[in-house]
Amino acid sequence: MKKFDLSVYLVTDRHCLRGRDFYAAIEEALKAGVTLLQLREKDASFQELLEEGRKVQALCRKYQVPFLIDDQVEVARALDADGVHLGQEDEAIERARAVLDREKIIGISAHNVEEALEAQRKGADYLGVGALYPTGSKKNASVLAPGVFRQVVEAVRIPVVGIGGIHEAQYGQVLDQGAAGCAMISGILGADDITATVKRLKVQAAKHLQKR
Ligand code: 3NM
Repeated sequence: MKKFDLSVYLVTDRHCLRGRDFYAAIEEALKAGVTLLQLREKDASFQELLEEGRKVQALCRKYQVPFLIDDQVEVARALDADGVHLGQEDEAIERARAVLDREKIIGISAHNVEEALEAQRKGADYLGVGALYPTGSKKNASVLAPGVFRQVVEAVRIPVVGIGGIHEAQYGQVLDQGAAGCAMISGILGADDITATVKRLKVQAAKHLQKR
């Protein structure tokens, strides 16, 4: 089994920074204890992603946090990132495995038990399941029906993270539904005080995950 900690999972988005510097905000979050980072920049070109990715990867290495890339398997390979996070496109996992070394982490977005089981069968290392709450960070994200998240957690053996509209106030209840962690954009990058927020999330993680 690959070892990685999904508990406080930062997804980046330069549109959610509330005027902060992108790299400074990311470094602040990493320093405060984020456990995994996904570079997600939907409107960046390949070249921009490579350049940005190099800088974010250097920060992740400094704090020894795994560095994943959203969607762009070729960028992940070029940077030797620790893995990728992929959607529900056809053959997504097969294509990623063909390009990336075996030890790389592959996360898949799933929205129901069927998608979750299929991703597990194909070798996903973890699942991102959402949206759990309304979110302004992703266009067209639809909120899952009540109970679906728990059904997915109970159906699979691989770890599941909740995503979508999760802030400090929702974090503990998502963990209590069996999540290995929560993936957040605005809950971290848009927080009034990134350091204090991440530290409080870590305290909640220790408390809620220890109960298992
Ligand atoms: N994926 P925030 S929701 C990237 O439902 C993403 O699959 C989602 O941003 C999904 O933490 C989402 O600010 C946006 O709500 C998460």
